[in-house]
Amino acid sequence: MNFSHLSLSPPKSISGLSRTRGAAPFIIGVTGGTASGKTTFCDMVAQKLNDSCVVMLSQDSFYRNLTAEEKQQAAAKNYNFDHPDAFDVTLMMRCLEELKNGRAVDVPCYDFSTHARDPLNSRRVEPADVVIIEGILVLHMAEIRKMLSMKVFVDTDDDVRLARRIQRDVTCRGRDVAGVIEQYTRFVKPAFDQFIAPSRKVADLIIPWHGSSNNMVAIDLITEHIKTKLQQHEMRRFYPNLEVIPSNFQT
Ligand code: UZR
Ligand code: MG
Repeated sequence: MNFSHLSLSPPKSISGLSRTRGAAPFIIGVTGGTASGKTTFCDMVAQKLNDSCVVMLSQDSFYRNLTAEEKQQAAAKNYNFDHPDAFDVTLMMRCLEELKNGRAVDVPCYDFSTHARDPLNSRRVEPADVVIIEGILVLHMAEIRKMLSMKVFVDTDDDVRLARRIQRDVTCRGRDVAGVIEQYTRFVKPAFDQFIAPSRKVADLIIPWHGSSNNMVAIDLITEHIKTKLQQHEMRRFYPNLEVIPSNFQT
């Protein structure tokens, strides 16, 4: 049945995007190699959507606690933090499920300098209309992939990424240049080739990303798409028998 000839206005309670919609959230997975600009990309999407309806999760929060042996390996720079086994996928899934069902979650706070979760603190994440999860292996993990409404690969030149990674690890994570390069060559680059680069094939969108000029066209297209999807979703909740959303439906 086509209702496109009808002029429907939504119930008063629908007023664009808000945390109170109560429908299942739109979950976006954002991946890309280390230092590709994933966090900047996600921040820009969130800002454009109106931060109040978006929550962000980082895969980095879900690094597993290390065993005594693994701690020694990490101290000797001999532990592979870029491998899927380094993550607590079960906890990550549980958090996403909870948010999907409209419940708040407590996300661990991970400390890169000690390679451990803060045992005393966690971050409370409230349910929202849009959930963004970013991380190097978000699209590699099939269980996570299945939960996503949109899959994005942030594509940045490898040399640019290495340069940024050196700068970031030295400035923010207390590493030295030689150590960063060694870790990059031994673990980061091989993991990129094995796990991350292939996730381009399962992405819905591959976004060319250059540090100097952020891709605003991509940000605009993505945020407009999300708004449309959220409005359609809301429309279906109020008019469950509607098969075609009238093109003149506006919130
Ligand atoms: P992004 N990582 C660390 O360096 N130390 C840790 O304790 C945990 C993670 C690094 C990880 C990966 N690997 O390349 C990077 N190493 O954090 C992922 N080596 O973070 O996506 O922001 O670059
Ligand atoms: Mg990051």
